[in-house]
Amino acid sequence: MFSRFKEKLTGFKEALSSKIAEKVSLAEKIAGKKDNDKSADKEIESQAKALPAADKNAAHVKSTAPNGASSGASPAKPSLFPEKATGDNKPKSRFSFLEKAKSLIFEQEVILEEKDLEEPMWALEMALMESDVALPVAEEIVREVKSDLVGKKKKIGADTGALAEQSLRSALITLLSKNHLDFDEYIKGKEKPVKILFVGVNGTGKTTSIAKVARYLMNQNYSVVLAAGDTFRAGAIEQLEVHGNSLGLKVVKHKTGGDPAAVIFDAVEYAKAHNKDIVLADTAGRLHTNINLMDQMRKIVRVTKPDLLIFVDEAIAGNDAVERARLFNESVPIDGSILTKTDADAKGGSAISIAYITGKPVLFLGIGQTYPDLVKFEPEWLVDRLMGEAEA
Ligand SMILES: Nc1nc2c(ncn2[C@@H]2O[C@H](COP(=O)(O)OP(=O)(O)OP(=O)(O)O)[C@@H](O)[C@H]2O)c(=O)[nH]1
Ligand SMILES: [Mg+2]
Repeated sequence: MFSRFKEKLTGFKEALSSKIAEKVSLAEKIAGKKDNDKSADKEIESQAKALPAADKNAAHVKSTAPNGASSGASPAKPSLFPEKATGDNKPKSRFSFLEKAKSLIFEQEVILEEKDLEEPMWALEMALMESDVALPVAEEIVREVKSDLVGKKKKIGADTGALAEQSLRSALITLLSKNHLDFDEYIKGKEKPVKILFVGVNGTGKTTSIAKVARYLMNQNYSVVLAAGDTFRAGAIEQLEVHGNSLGLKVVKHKTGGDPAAVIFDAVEYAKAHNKDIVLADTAGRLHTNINLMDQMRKIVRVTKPDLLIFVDEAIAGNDAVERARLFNESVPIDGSILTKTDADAKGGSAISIAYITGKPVLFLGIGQTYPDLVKFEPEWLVDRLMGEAEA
């Protein structure tokens, strides 16, 4: 799971580590220079003390150019020590520069500036894009990581890989926590029977996910009815019946070619008459480009008024899954997604992107072909696996 994502991140970690190493060696050089220049510093200091306050800057500027060099003593590149924006263009004295160097070396720290992060951030954006993270999502993550790292004091000798990981981890958690919906709480608080409709393109795992969600709900003592709303594909009704039999559930069905909305309507009536808590309704797989089938889906939704419309797609489809989710959501607003086949997904991009792009939460992840292979979506669970901190 997500092996390529982890692999791609190494470039970002290495770029950040080497930038920090560069800064450390520069800081140490300056520290060495400071010792050689001690006498010059003393002179600067005494001159500064002797002058009235208003002239102090002028004295620094003057005295920092003992060998006739220009008075702008602040080093041209690269600035190790970010100055607070003062709003003026006063040249920085070498005195203050060396004092800063001294304190930074003393504290054994360097501070990361925005320009230090150019390369690492580029590496991060590339890693995310190559992992199929959608562009606006990759840009958002990069923005978050950058704002977390800029101005951060970095202890010399500490583990820079950990710094990179911590920052990315918290950016991912923030992103994935947006639009969160607690499925269990939702079901608990909703008037029964709760009607849940599953839609998506062909073969993504809708019917399997219905069976998994049924078992998940049964484990919480809810009673469940299945609606065989895929009246289109040959064998689809029988497939749902196999699951119904395995789980001991009533499957409400009509004939192949029948009206899916009518099947779902009947299933809801059955649930009401028999005091069942939840109706899980299957639908035929349809391509987002098939106008007739998309129209039919809108009709099913209009007639059956599901409480939750869940879009199901497979994580391995990467950017395609994200794009399909966006188009389904535009056609008829979804309430959330289930991403299946996460167990076979090396990249992780769709799992990261889909909630952000649709503005609707991921509710579950499918992690295999058997009923228990369903994980309620939690940002930490996913990030632990993306970052390699937990096994699948
Ligand atoms: N590895 C893995 N396979 C899965 C997962 N979910 C579903 N599958 C497999 O994906 C295949 C298709 O699953 P279905 O549930 O029939 O998909 P569907 O969306 O209902 O398909 P259509 O009704 O034809 O549109 C089956 O072989 C499932 O076992 C998952 O999380 N992991
Ligand atoms: Mg199906």
